[in-house]
Amino acid sequence: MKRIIAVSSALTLISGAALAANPTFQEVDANADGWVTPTEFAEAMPDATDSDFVAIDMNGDGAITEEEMTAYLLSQPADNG
Ligand SMILES: [Ca+2]
Ligand SMILES: [Ca+2]
Repeated sequence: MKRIIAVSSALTLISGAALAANPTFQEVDANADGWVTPTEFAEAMPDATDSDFVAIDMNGDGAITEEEMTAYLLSQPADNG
């Protein structure tokens, strides 16, 4: 029984780390209105910079849509360590 609990804790830690490194659009869009504002972006990804936001906001309207974020993530190398 103890072993099962230990394994499931380890899996939780691993998936938690993966989410932190690469949050989904729904996680970043805190108020779920379909747009990620610079404020939501900064809160979800404290390590990201303004230039990261601009890079993802492809049409430059000041908000990131799910489409823009998906396109950006797909353009990133999948294996960057
Ligand atoms: Ca939002
Ligand atoms: Ca945009």
